[in-house]
Amino acid sequence: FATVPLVVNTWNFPNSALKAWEVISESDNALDALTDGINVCEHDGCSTSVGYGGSPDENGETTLDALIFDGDEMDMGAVGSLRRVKDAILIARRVLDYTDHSFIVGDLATEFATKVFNFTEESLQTNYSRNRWEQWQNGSCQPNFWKNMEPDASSSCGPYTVSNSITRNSRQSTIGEDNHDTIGMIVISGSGHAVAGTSTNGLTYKIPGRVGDSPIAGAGAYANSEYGAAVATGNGDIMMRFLPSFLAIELLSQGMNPSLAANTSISRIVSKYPSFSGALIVADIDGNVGVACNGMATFPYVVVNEENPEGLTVIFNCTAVADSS
Ligand code: SD4
Repeated sequence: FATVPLVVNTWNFPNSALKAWEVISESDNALDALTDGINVCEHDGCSTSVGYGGSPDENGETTLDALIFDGDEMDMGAVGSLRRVKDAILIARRVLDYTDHSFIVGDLATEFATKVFNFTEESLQTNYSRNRWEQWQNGSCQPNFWKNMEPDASSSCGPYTVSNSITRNSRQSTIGEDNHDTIGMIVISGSGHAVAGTSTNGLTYKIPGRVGDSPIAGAGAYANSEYGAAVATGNGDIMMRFLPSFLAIELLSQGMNPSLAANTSISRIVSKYPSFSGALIVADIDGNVGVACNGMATFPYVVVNEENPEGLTVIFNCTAVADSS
C-alpha cells in the first residue's frame, strides 16, 4: 500500500514523524515538514538519542551534524561539528535557504547560527552526558577510536603517541537499538517533492572534530524528486566511504524497487565490512518503502501515511533482507 504524502524516519521516534505529518498535511511543504519534524527530536523528542546532551566526545562535549536535502532543486544545507547550538537542523535549513553554500562546519557554523540568525549559544552538556563521560574516563577511556597509537605510560586516556608499526585493519563500533544517535527522515509531499535529512550527535567518545556520514550528501541522506529519497544510520565512518543513500537512489533510477535498492546498497558495504552495523531506508516517489540493515538483530522505523495517520512503528528483522539478496 503506497501513497503520498509519506513520512518515514529511522528508529522508534514517532514524535518527530507525527510532527512532520502534521505539517505536511496542513501545508504540503516537504521542507518544512522535515525541518519541524527533526527539530522535535533535537529538543527532547527522542530522549537522549539525538541533539544536545548525548554522545560526549573525548573532551565531554556534544557536537552536532545535520543535513537537509531538497530533491526538487538538488540543493542542500548542512552543518558539521556544530558547537553550542541545539537546533542543528534549523541551521542546516538556513544554509539551504539563505546561502549558495552546501556545508558549514565547526565554530564558524556556530558563528553563522548565532551572529547572523540569532540562535542561542549554550552548552550542550547535561548531567547525563557529563556522567557518561566521567564513567568513560574512569573506565580507562575505553572504547576509543584511536588505532596504531599508544597511550602515554602514565595514563590510558592519552596523550597518545604513534606506535612504530601501522596495521591497516579498520575496527568497527556497533550501533543498534540501545545506542543509536541519529534521526534520518524522508518526506515525500502529495505533489511529489522528495526531501531527506538527518540530525545526530554522532558517535559517543569520538575524537573531537570528527564528522560522521549524517551531514554528507549521498551518505547520510539523499533525495531526487524524479525517483525518491534515502536515509542511513549506523557506523558513519564506514558508511561515508560507500555513499549508500546516493547509491540507493541511483539504483531506483535504474528501475530497482526500494527494498532491492536498499539491500544492494547495504550489501556493497557488507561485502567489505561483514560486521558493519547500519541501516538504510529507501522510499520511491510513489511512497513505497524498502529497508535493509546489518549488524543488529532488528531495526525499528516509523511510517506515517494515509493508511497509518497515527504512525506505525515497524520492527524490521535485519536478517530477513540479507537472506533475500
Ligand atoms: C554517525 N551515523 O555519526 C551516525 C551515528 C548513528 O545511530 O547513526 N547512530 O556515524
